[in-house]
Amino acid sequence: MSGFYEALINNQSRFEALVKNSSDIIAIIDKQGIIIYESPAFEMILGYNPKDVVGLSGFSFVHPDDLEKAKQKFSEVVNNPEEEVKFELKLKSITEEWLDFELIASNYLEDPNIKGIIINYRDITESKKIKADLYNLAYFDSLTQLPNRKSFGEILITSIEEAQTSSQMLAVAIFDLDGFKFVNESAGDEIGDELLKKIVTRVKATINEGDVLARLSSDEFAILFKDIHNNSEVDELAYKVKDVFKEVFIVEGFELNITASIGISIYPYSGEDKVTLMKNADLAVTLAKRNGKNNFQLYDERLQLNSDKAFFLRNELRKAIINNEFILYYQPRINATTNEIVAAEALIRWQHPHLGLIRPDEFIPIAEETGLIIPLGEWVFKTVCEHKKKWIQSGLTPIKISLNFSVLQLLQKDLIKNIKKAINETQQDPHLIEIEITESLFLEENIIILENLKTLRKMGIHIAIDDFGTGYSSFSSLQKYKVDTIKIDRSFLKEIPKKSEWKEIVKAIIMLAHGLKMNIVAEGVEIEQQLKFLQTLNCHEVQGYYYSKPIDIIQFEELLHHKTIEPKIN
Ligand code: G
Ligand code: G
Ligand code: MN
Repeated sequence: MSGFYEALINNQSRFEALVKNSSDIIAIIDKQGIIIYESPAFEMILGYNPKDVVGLSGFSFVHPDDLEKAKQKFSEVVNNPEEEVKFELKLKSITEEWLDFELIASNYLEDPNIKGIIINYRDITESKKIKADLYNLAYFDSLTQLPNRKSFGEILITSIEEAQTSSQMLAVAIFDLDGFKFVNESAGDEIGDELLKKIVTRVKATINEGDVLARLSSDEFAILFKDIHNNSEVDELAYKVKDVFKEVFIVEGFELNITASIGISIYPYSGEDKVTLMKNADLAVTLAKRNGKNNFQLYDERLQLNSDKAFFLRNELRKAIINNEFILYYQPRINATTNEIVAAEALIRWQHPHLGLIRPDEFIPIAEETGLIIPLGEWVFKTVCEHKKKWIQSGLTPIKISLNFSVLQLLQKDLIKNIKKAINETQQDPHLIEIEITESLFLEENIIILENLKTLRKMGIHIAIDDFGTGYSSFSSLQKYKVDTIKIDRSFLKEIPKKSEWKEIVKAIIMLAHGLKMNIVAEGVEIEQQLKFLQTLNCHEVQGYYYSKPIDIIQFEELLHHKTIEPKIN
């Protein structure tokens, strides 16, 4: 046999093996849609024997709702031999389940070896489900099924726009339960949860259909009252909410007396935008609490004056940058099977001369609001580089350091220039630097951000999505932006091992990361059971108090010398 034929046969069997082992289904159909061939994966995924379906119409498997789309896409393929057509469909399995597929169809009608349309399709049922779960998680509270803070904010924004055009008033009432913590501590979390549900049922019954009730945090709720005409109406509504708590709640034999402190802001008098209205309603709650709880308080401008801690911190923050009052803490990221320190997250702290150590949650938002985050971010990056250089010089094995970036930093035009400078001056290996960004950022398809991320990756710097699962990022964006690492938000771990549905979610996220070949880090690991659970899922990298809190550089250097950490026994 000539070499030519040998090569052909080799190729042919190679091709067959490929088709046979592919988890994608490959089909050939004629231009009427009749099935000529289905690859073995067809049976694995949909259950039918490929031989039995030859001669049937491919359309007979398509969900009725998708039929029109399927026909239209199909005729596009038939009429445009050059184009690959991509679309999604539901197809019926042999057990009569509807599965979701992503299809790519190409026209090979003119190819004498094929004479058909080749369709390559892939089962995406599971990833669609995860996507929907994540969406619900991002917008709804799982206990009460109420909208959460994020979705309340979005509803408020739309309602403000509507009120603006129709010259209406709105009222935002925030109510915080008095002593809810005590219920949890004395009667247990489950009773606490039931109580919350009962409160929600009662409150729902007192508000109008168009009004919105949301859960902002564990014992803090908000109501958006629409269609308000004057202040006395607001008073009336506030009394109604307060009266919800007049009668005792009975939960599994416990008689629970609970009250709420209510704060109200009114559009347009107390504020004309979401942030101001929420902030002012919150401020009114604080005052209601201070006034002895179980009452309500309307926002009044005078409240602002003495309780604005942010105003004070804003001024202090400016001075702090000049006076160099910041320090970096490090929290190790550990290989859960070997206890080796594989990386660490740098976390900023503010050492105020009189107020003591201030946590970033208190000052980062202010730094962002005032633009001070830019010099602050530069300081963090430079300091991390200097620390790393020092560690290498003292003979320590270099590890990856991750640092948090705010959106504003990524919006800077000369970000790359500054980073390059810091890297060059300290001779860093860019592969050992990772930038953590939050999910929300991906929703903003901002060209500067995209370019900056792309350049950073080209330089070899890694990108991590921080607090994954708390925002809503689509799966395609995970791939589009070429993220290296996913950090599962610590709120997910908190419920483990108590709540089994949270286990499923964590499992799904880890599988997703594995599938996309991304590095995955579980944050907030506090107890052994959580670590064990993660180990069973092959989540190798963890971060949390179980191993170590964020620590100062002296303690951290000591850890680096040891290279491993023993988890705390609890
Ligand atoms: O360490 P701690 O839990 O207090 O951090 C609280 C929050 O502050 C975290 O969400 C963290 O991402 C953020 N944070 C810590 N250090 C920095 C920093 O250097 N820059 C930015 N933008 N955020 C930081
Ligand atoms: O949002 P970000 O992931 O950057 O937040 C990191 C912060 O999480 C750190 O500042 C740290 O204080 C906090 N943190 C880290 N591990 C744990 C943990 O095990 N439990 C709790 N409650 N917080 C943690
Ligand atoms: Mn982080």
